[in-house]
Amino acid sequence: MSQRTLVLLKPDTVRRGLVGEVLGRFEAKGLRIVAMDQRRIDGEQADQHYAEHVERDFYPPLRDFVTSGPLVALVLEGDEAVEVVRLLNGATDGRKAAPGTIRGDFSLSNRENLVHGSDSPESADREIKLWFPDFP
Ligand code: IDP
Repeated sequence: MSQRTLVLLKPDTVRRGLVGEVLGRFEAKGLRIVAMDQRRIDGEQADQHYAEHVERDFYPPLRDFVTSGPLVALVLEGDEAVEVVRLLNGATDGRKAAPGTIRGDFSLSNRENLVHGSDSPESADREIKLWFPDFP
């Protein structure tokens, strides 16, 4: 079943010059880029995106990180896109993510882990509306 999911290439991906590498993996898998925008967000936008995490101990440094520089927001579309993106991204902690995944190949951190992918179709709907309010 074709789905849409919201992906972020976080500021570490942009800073490290890995946008092409990471985007290439999603495209090679067969996912279609249906919206894409590079932007820098403020703390309020970070709080909206990470609403479920704002009370967690790890949130203040995460907020600083995601607002530290430009990121790339994307809507990707394809068969079971939500789950497929999370498999390509790998486990949250880059040190434990399997080799062959984006985090497993390029991250040694559980914060600076390069990518975000919506965790369910419901989250994808909410996040796509938040990041791309004019998207059909
Ligand atoms: P996910 O991005 O793999 O879905 P979540 O648990 O939703 O993981 O956490 C959101 C983001 O918060 C992670 O991608 C990571 O950047 C950061 N994060 C999660 N857990 C920790 C932690 O224990 N320490 C530091 N940062 C964390």
